[in-house]
Amino acid sequence: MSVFSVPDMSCSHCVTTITEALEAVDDAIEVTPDLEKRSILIRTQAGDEAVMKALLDAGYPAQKQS
Ligand SMILES: [Cu+2]
Repeated sequence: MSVFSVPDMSCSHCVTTITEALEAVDDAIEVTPDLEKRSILIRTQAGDEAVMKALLDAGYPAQKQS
């Protein structure tokens, strides 16, 4: 379980885009977005690098928080 900060995630449309991008990496991924904190809690077998690359490719640079 990891938390990523995604500063550009500003509305529910962003959340949809991000969730779809992450599901393309791992279709069993669990994504819990927190719009207020602009962060996402992610549970996946995929590595952090793959997660961050998918977010960046979708237009949302991300940083791992924990
Ligand atoms: Cu948005």
